[in-house]
Amino acid sequence: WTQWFDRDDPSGTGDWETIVDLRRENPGKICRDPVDIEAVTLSGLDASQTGENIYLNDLENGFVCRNQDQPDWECSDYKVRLSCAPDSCENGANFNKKYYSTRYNRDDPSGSGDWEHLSALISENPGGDLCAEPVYIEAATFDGEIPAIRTGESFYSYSPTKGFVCRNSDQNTGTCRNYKVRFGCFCRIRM
Ligand SMILES: [Ca+2]
Ligand SMILES: [Ca+2]
Ligand SMILES: [Ca+2]
Repeated sequence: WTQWFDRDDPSGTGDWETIVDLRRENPGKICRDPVDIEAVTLSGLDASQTGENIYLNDLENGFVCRNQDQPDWECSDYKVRLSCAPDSCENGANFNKKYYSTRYNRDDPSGSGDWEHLSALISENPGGDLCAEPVYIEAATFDGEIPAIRTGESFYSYSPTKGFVCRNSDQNTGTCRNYKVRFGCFCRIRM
């Protein structure tokens, strides 16, 4: 979670704790993709418990309580905080921190096998969260999340810098399972 922010008070049209304003006024303190928002009164009462009609309370806009929506024409004064995904690179200036990419599944075992190689993943996902020189790779079955090393299959490539390839011709069974992969990258390389 971020610190609590209280940028406005209910005077004027209401209490406006909008994400766009919070970002502008607190550069670098709010991650790019928050996953949760919490709004409480300054005394700590959750917004849902105050009985007030809340105009906005979501990850896209932030929190807004408008005085005009209240029977007594006055909102409480709220503060908000945001939760950021773990391993996000946006939480500070530590460029040596590592993050995990999202999981990718670009291929299935039909054809010659399951090809989750890094060069294809990068070229097929421009603007994604992959980096050119990953330091970790993690592969697991697409259904069931079984780690690749525990499936007993032989892999043609299982390398952070090359990616993951399972060839059907290398298996006793004649076919690979379907795998998904994710990579560990240094924040400094992404940014
Ligand atoms: Ca406030
Ligand atoms: Ca295939
Ligand atoms: Ca796959």
